[in-house]
Amino acid sequence: MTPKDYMDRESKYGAHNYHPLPVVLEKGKGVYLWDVEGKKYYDFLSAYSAVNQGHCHPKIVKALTDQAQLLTLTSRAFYNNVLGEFEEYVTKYFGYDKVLPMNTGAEGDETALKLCRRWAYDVKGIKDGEAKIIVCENNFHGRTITVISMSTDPDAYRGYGPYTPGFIKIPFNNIPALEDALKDKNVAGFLVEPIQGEAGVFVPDDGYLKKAYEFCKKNNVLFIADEVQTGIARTGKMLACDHEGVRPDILILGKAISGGVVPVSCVLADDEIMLTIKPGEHGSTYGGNPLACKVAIAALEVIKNEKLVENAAKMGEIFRREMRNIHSDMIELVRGKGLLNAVVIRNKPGKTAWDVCLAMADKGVLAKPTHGNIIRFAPPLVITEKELLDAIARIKEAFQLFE
Ligand code: IF1
Repeated sequence: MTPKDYMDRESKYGAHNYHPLPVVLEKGKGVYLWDVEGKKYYDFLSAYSAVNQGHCHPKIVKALTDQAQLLTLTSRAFYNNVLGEFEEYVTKYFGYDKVLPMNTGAEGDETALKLCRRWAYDVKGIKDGEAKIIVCENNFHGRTITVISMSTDPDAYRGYGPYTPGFIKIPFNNIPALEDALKDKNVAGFLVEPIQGEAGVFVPDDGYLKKAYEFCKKNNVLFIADEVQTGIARTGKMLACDHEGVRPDILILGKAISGGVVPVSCVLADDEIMLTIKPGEHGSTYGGNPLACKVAIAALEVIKNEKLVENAAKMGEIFRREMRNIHSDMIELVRGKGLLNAVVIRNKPGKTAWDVCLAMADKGVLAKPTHGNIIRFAPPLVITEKELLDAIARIKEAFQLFE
């Protein structure tokens, strides 16, 4: 089969809900991907920051294959010998009383919204059905109907109404707007991405998260951090909130918590919040399954054992420095934190971020544009300086094709 055969087959039998770069991949290892013709690439997307530990990490794959021979799924109708091990490991890893395990990031956000509303009624004393949650414009928290009800991006919400009520949308990185929204006594929570990933890697001003947290506390409102994309060492700290010493009341994790091997998400909170959900009031078939738990433990061990937080911080500095040294009239600016970075492209007539991504793919670097003129660069956190510099040299060559 040719690459076109693979693409045509997907087009014929699969929903057309994506527009992928025309690359057909069949193998991944560390920072590298190979397509069906054997061409080798640097992965600068990491499956949107799910593969922080590198593709097919041997320790994570071993955890998967060992457990797969024993027990993969019991459902929560019964106990098993692995879920508690994961619950103890992850709550001590991040410093919370309890964890509620789910599968996708969107389910993690949905779970956080349910916990926030339940806490509003059972603890804060807001009238049942009246709780409101503040969210930021240009957010991305997933694709379910309630989650897109929080969205301000028509591509995410158009044609999917009616929408879930109870959300107040304010500008990101704007403390006065948050202060004003917090005047509403029915507000129970503030849900925010510490860095807005999908929006184009928008890093807020220094101090924004800390001030937002403090205003939430002053108003008895839960600070809810969606670290699905920014967490697990991606931004050069274990959590992006750690850059400002903020401890979210509810922490949402996904993606790299399982190293891109099986879907795992979870919500962490202390007892006052977590125990508002009683037996039988929330769950999922695969949530916290033994296979996922063993994979997640291994994936989190790799982050610490291989010092990926420190590497992300160090390599991120080098990336931004080197990218800012590329003289191209298509590069408007380079921004990011750790190894979550983006380049804002000054599109030329007929030459857009998409064309740059095609040229980079030809040079052996895979990345994808977001919102038309922004290219996100997020390699696995295991990348070495030598690999990073080689990839940047290829990126530079790609940009020079447009001079
Ligand atoms: C797609 C975007 C990124 C997320 C944050 C929750 C979720 C995501 C901060 C939901 C998921 C993924 C979804 C995927 C592409 C990717 C993405 F472009 F869509 F927005 F990363 F920026 N919170 N992001 O980033 O997690 O349910 O997907 O496990 O939908 O195309 P999920």
